[in-house]
Amino acid sequence: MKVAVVGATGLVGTKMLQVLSERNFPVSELIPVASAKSVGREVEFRGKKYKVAGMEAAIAAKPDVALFSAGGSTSTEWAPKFAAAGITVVDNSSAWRMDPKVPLVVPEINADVLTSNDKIIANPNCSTIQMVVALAPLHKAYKIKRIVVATYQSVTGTGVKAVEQLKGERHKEVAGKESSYEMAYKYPIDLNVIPQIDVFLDNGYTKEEMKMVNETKKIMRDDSIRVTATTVRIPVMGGHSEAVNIEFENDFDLAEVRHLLETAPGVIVVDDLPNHKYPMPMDAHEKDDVFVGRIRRDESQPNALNLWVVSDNLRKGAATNAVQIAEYLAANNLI
Ligand code: 11C
Repeated sequence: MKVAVVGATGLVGTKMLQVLSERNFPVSELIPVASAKSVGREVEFRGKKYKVAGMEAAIAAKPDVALFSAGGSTSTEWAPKFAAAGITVVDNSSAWRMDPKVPLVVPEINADVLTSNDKIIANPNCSTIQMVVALAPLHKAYKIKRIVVATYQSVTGTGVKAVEQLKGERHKEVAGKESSYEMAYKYPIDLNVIPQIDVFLDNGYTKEEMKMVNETKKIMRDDSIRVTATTVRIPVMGGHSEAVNIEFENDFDLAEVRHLLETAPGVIVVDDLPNHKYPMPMDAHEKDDVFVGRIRRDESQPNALNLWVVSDNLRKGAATNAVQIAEYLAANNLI
């Protein structure tokens, strides 16, 4: 299959190349694409060097599928042009996610919505993906009424500039030496916690928080699920963590909840209190799974449960989920 990776030099694009290679996706030809300033640069894939192409050249090369991770405005402008040329776009930005004509897909949950007519397919936000992978099997069993979630998000969700800010601040703290870096955030992130991810909206929530609210309903195909979120940036690189409180319509048995999670696709339960085992971003880093632990009844409310959910946001939260969508399309002859 001819595969274009749009945004191939960014954090997610680089991870897409890595995941395509690791999962042995059948790439017959790779077309790495990036903004004009990166055209001509080289990226490595399966031991071979490829020159980065521009958008027009990528369309002319007629890839079967294009994995986009180049930001919302690039996707808004270019995804329709790729689609019009018959190229299936899997888009990692937020540009198309809530468009009623565009499927928003987490393959473990709703890949069945995909058809060969879908030329733009949206990859959800990372913090939404890991939460719904854990919650979908529980929704099926007990019907979720309400979710209250607080996130602890890695700086890799912001991109290279934020990683450099954290490293620069850490270097200064540990080695006492100044290094040059730009501020990705309004405030220091090392030794700090920032309760703002993305811009504030009129309702006082951030855009990241509202993504969790709206995308969850669309992926789970249930607008009745009530969701409220507080999304927070922390000085971590390995992945995002989430404290999730769920109230169900029906009561549950805790042993059955554990069994449902242990057998859910894409989920690994790490919950061994006597041995102090629970999911942590340093263990989730570079893994494709969603890790769930601290599984316990919320004793303050009937039919309510608390979970701790961790995943590598660049992998299952972005690159891996996009590649899994492409794998599903290929396996079902939808491209
Ligand atoms: C973060 N969740 O951690 C964001 C990054 O809509 O795909 C991904 C934003 C998105 O900052």
